[in-house]
Amino acid sequence: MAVAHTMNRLDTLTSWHSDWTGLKVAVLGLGVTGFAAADTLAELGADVLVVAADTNTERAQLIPVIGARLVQADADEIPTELIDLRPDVMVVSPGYHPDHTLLEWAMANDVPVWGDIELAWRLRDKVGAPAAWILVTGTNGKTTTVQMTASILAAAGHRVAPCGNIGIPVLDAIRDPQGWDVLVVELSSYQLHYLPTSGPGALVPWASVCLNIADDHIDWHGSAEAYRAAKATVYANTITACVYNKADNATREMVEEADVQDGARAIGFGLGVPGPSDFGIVDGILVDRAFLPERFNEALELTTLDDLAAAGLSAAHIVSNILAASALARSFGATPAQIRLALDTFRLDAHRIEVVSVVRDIRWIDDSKATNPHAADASLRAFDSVVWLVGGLLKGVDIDDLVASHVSRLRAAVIIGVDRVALREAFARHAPELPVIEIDTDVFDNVMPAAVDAAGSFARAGDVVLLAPAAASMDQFASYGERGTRFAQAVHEYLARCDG
Ligand code: UMA
Repeated sequence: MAVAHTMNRLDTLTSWHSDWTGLKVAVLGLGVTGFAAADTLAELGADVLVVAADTNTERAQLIPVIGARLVQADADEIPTELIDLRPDVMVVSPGYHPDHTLLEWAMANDVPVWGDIELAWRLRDKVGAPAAWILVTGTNGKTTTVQMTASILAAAGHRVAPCGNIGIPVLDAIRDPQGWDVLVVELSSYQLHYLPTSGPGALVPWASVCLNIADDHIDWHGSAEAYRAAKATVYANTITACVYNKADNATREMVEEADVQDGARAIGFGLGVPGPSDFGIVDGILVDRAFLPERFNEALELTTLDDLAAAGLSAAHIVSNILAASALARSFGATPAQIRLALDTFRLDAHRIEVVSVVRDIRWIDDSKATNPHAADASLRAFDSVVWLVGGLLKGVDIDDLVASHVSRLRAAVIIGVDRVALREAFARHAPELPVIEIDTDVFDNVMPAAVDAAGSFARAGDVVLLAPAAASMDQFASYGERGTRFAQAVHEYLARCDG
């Protein structure tokens, strides 16, 4: 009986204005998500207990101030405070693995588990009429596509917030007092894993896209299939447009299998000539053949590859992101002129095929954001002759195909990071003649200077020295950002030494 009663109450909690008072909530984690969840729920009058491994942080000090409680718990223990609380629901931060002891405890005790995205969806009507949600996932290009979509919608005069995995919790966006017309939400596979596709907590997005799918985060999800299944849920219940990648059949299949609203359309994007209902390229012109009545005979011009090249946006994977963002924005009424306006001033974030320096016809390029083989593949394809800085944490993903398919464009390879055996073997198998240097240092500060020195000794005029590691950075750096910054510093120091 107790469980049925609790379930009924949770079913009614679908609005900021529902009665959340006294609801007993355990919040797992105290990063940006956990803090936003605890702060929100405390404001709503819920009884909030935050459970976190690290309680010696600035956020931890704020927990009593916001009216919540905090308990420290290591990975393998269930704190007494949690057992005593007998929570009605647990709100989990995305980084928690589903097999975590605390989540297993929740399951064993019939405590429903929500992610922060579900909680934000239930609370989306805090400020006026709820905003439309546009969802973006995929293995690579999520953040760039979210930023582009938001820029276009802003150029169209909408109040728009990019949020989610991009680094701004959706709970922060929905509590912003100014209110929004539309949220462009980046969703990671972790966040999607914790989202229901039906019932009161299920999202009903205006439009949605899975940009591409390749192996990543296999160690977290347990298998490629589980990772793909999580990504596929992005399309569930979509109202107007399910945008998919014509070059990636898996994304089309996800749309075909998705349970969407009546009238939702499948909209493809790709670098080739588009069919009706697609976005694509004709003679160097990016066009929309989806959102116009005469789509069987005509197309709307969005921009040209020449204009994109002038703005540094012409790499193939960036053009794909632009087509996807245009499709999402067109579904919300943005015009081709507004798309052009936004793209004219759009700049990619740091560490995304960012040119660090060009000296003696050698380009030094920081694509530290290439944290998996799929992203590194797109990066390598953009250049003909490359000295490649590669390696880090491979996250259980196979690197062999990536190495095999780019051997012909490599001048040399420089291996960094801890997961080096698979790389070493792949080079030995597919490129036994290729110079391959391993940077072997226990002093992490020295990794990039040593790697850049090695790369510089191989680079010739016309080459690109490319940091596109195909791996996560946390073995040797705080983040991909720090890895890229250290690369850039090392490049500048190296070039100064060469000049001196
Ligand atoms: N924690 C544990 N045990 C665990 C996992 C986490 O104690 O097993 C604790 C940590 O000690 C810390 C807190 O939980 O106190 C951190 O929670 P978290 O890892 O979920 O991170 P948040 O700070 O809440 O940030 C999360 C996303 N992080 C992850 O998914 C790992 C951020 O994405 C996201 O920007 C933010 O929510 C807002 O939505 C980052 C990311 O790396 C950028 N995402 C991955 C990616 O893009 O590949 C998925």
